[in-house]
Amino acid sequence: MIKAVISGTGLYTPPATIDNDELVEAFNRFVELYNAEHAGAIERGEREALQPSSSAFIEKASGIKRRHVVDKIGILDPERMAPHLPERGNDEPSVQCDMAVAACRQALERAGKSTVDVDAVIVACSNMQRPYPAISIEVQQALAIEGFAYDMNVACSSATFGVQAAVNSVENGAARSVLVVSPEICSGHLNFRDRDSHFIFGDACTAILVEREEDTRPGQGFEILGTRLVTKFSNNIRNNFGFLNRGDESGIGKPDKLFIQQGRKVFKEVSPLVAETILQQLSGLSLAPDDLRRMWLHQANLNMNQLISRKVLGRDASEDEAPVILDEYANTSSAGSIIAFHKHQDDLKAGDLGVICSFGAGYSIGSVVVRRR
Ligand code: CO8
Repeated sequence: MIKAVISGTGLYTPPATIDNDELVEAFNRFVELYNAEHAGAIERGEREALQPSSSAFIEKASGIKRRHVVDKIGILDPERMAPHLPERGNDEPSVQCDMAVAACRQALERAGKSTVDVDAVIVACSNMQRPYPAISIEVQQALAIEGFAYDMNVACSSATFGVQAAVNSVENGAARSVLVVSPEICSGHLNFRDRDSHFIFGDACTAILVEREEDTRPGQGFEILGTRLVTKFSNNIRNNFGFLNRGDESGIGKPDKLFIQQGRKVFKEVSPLVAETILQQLSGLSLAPDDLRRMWLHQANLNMNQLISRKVLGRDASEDEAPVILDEYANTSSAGSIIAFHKHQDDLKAGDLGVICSFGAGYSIGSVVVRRR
């Protein structure tokens, strides 16, 4: 029987960063301009004055200190508040393709493999910059990979659901190895004019190489002991952007065509679901929570991760047990748990167990239990 393993991971981090103070300064300047422009209507009670944001609130409520972004200038311009990404010609690689290629090359290098060893590419992320041709097929061409490629989207759980799809392809013999790559440009769909969410996201791209165990060196990478996928419909995280938008002009440009959420409700509803999913999965694998050496959790909110790990372990987890990358990257959607996994795996010893667990819009939860080889 063929067994799939994770043999390498890669990360592309956009060089530009925005810290909370810079972001809040731009937001508050936008608020001043808005309130001045609508002073009359605000005075007559026809409009609500906008309230300023605060760095102290952001760090306390979320644990985020800064974020990496593909374009800083456009986001911080109070007249624009969106990344500035000039359109590229059809003969140039897309922005997501560039990020994906960088992350894939690093995953291959760490696995000691080259592109001829790969049979498939899955681009798994929250937002594709176009519907077709698939970004994954563009990546496949850029890396000169034979075989097949496809895009998939399960919001924050795209990468873990992608790992499950890669494991299926490897174990049923459809591919010797599969690259799962998550080029997340969350700043493209974040409403930087919304005080409740303007600080939440950042941009990054991760890649994971899933290979046949027989093609890897002994002791290399991670065994995949099991995957568990859960979805449950919720309107609490939503984005109504889509190809049918032009069918009703009245909706174009409305806030629901960008990311919107009921953050408090998400926190309350998702945290217990995630803990329950991990506990059920461990029990199904005849493992106990104390067997876990590390939890690489989705990086949306520090308080949420502390609550989830407390529910799983029955005590507070140390930073070593549940590492945090949120302070540096903010929420990078599906890339978050994989960034944590990528940056915090080298110290594990053979036999150490861990769980990679993502959660987010849908709702969707993807949990992958791994053992260091
Ligand atoms: N500055 C100052 N004060 C603020 C700000 C601000 N920026 N924002 C809100 N406040 C105020 C509020 O007005 C409120 O005031 P009052 O008490 O007077 O009413 C107070 O602060 C508290 O507000 P909240 O209740 O909203 O604050 P929370 O403590 O709940 O924190 C969070 C807000 C940080 C959003 C938190 O609820 C959270 O992180 N929840 C979890 C959310 C989550 O995990 N979401 C996952 C979504 S990600 C995902 O699924 C991927 C989707 C695809 C990505 C697409 C890319 C864009």
